Amino acid sequence: MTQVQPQTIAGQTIQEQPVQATLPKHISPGETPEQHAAFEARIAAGDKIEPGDWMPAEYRRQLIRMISQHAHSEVVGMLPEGEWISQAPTLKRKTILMAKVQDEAGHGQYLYHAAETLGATREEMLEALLTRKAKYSSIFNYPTLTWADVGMIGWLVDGAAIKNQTMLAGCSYGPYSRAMVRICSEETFHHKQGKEMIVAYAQGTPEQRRMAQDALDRWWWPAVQMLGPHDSDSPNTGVLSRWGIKLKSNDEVRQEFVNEHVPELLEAGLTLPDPDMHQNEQGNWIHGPINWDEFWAVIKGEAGLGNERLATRQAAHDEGAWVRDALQAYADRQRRSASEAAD
Ligand code: FAQ
Repeated sequence: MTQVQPQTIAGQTIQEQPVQATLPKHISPGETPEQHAAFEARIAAGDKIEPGDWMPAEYRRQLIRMISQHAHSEVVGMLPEGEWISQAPTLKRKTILMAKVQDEAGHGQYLYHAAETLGATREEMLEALLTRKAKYSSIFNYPTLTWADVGMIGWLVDGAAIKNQTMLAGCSYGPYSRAMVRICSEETFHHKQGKEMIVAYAQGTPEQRRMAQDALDRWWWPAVQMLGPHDSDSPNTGVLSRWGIKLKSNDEVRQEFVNEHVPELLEAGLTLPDPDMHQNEQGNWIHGPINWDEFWAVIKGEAGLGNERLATRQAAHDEGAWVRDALQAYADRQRRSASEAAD
């Protein structure tokens, strides 16, 4: 940090602030504009930033925040669908759902590993989830009331997640970008099975059609919300875009999601629960106002199933303690055997 000599102006001694204090917020103490310029030049050149590379502290902090939130979302996201495994109507639907829920666990694993490459430990991340210091996606605080909800989650929630994650697959951090490529290909199957199920029900018996429409009525707005607040209310987008983590804004991704899904839902014979929905001259489907009060209440646990979801995760964490202990004991024994063999 550069120390500046005090100046005397009009008989008063003015101690100028050190240069560091006038640096923009994304430059942390101890970092220099030159380091940032070199880092940003790498990003502009399309380089991937890898775990051992120099990176701004704020880049690391933002990635840990976002990737761990994403991992928590995958793990909590297993709960609403997992409840239906034992109630699936056919063996085919049951095996598909089991595979999907298992995939979500795998996605959680890849993502926790990606965050670990930045120095976060699994224990810290889980503690942050269970004590509400870290968020997870609002969408998983809604209940799955009927079997059709399983299909609607696949079509809409995986559909929204894919739009967001396809963008993140191009992000500047290597481990996150690579995890996204793999996750997106698996999510594509999830999306297809959800769409296939809902299209079949929308053209099925009156009861199946009613279930499909009811599921759309309940999941449409939460799916539109899950892509994050409007750009004007998104404090993280600026720095995430600057550093090539977010390549599109929340509203841009939301528009892509709406443009793809509205015509398909209408073609399936379903009705959007949005009287304002219309297509403009540019061909974009324009939605009505989003209820952001509900969104924030659901995130804070003041509405929806947030408390229940966290209690379920806490119980699973407690019940899994013996597995973690056993794995640790096994790893310790392997290490001891290896060092004895080396002696
Ligand atoms: N829920 O400044 P921004 C899935 C928070 S995976 C809760 O715009 P950012 C797979 C945000 O964290 C779904 N909180 O934030 C699956 C921030 O709070 P903070 C999850 C939300 O990061 C399918 C504050 O609001 N995907 O579904 C939400 O620039 C089916 C201000 O917001 C990811 O996590 C929300 N919906 O943009 C699994 C993808 N939205 O942290 C099972 C990675 C915003 O400062 C079944 N994440 N917030 O305290 C992202 O792309 C971004 O983090 C956004 C938010 C786009 C979610």
